[in-house]
Amino acid sequence: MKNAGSGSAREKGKIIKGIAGFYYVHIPGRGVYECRAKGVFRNIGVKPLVGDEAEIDILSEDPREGNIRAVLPRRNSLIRPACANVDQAMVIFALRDPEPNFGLLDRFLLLMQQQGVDTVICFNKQDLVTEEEIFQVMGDYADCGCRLLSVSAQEKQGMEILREILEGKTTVVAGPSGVGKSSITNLVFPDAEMQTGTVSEKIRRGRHTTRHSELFAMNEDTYIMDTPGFSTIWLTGFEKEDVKEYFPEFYPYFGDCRFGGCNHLKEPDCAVKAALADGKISRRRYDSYVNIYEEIAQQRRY
Ligand SMILES: Nc1nc2c(ncn2[C@@H]2O[C@H](COP(=O)(O)OP(=O)(O)OP(=O)(O)O)[C@@H](O)[C@H]2O)c(=O)[nH]1
Ligand SMILES: [Mg+2]
Ligand SMILES: [Zn+2]
Repeated sequence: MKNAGSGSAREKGKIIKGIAGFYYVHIPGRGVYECRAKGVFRNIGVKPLVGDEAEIDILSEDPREGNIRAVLPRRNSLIRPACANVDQAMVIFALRDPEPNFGLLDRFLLLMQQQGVDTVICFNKQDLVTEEEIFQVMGDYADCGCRLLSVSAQEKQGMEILREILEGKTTVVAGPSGVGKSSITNLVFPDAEMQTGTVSEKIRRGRHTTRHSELFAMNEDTYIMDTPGFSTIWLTGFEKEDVKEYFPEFYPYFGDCRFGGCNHLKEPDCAVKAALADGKISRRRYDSYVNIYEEIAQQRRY
């Protein structure tokens, strides 16, 4: 096809990936255009994010190239992982291989709550553990306020319910490296529109580590974003007294402690600790709470 020329059409699309100054914009029914964002962002001070709706001038059809002229107003945006216009996050942890770091999961849940994003927790690799272990972990998270499921990408277990959770939404998939984020992304929607006719590198499978966030269009209104794995989460903008508000399993006991400002640590007659002793609150989650509280208490104040 020949170049569209200077009187080129302006089209609307979604930024699916950004690498080294290039943005890849998917225009439904047409394909993915490699774009620059010349000048315009220096003026308005917005850095485009994966998930942004953008207006582009098409410069060429073969190869597909364009220039981003504007980013449309965002519904929301996340700092970590950096993205815009998501409906929910799905955090994936493996039940084994790698061994789950629950403290990291709990920090991620805080981060998502802080940013106001609904989160689904997906435990993967259930084929590697016993039913008792699955039951234990699901029990620990039963009252954390997130939808919860356990799957195996390898055995293709739980894929139907996963699809149901993702359908019609834009979901950012996050989690440590090696837990199966890419495996699940690839499995859930094997006929992703993005995988055909794309100019970007081929979708990575199996052992290949994801290095860039990328949005895949599953159908017209379903997108899933694969992201690189993380290994640490640095919590900022929290006050230690507020940490308890991020543990929904404590809510039923608020107001029943002897002290109004009880932090449920060493205070006497604490209803949360009584519930913990009765097995009504998970020890793992409570320990995580104490840990995060102490970490924030020790953060330097400037
Ligand atoms: N046993 C088992 N292995 C799995 C399962 N799901 C994925 N794996 C394997 O786990 C490894 C890592 O999977 P990926 O999908 O690349 O993990 P990822 O979360 O995308 O990792 P990064 O891109 O590094 O963040 C691969 O070897 C997969 O084959 C599962 O349900 N069970
Ligand atoms: Mg990956
Ligand atoms: Zn208390």
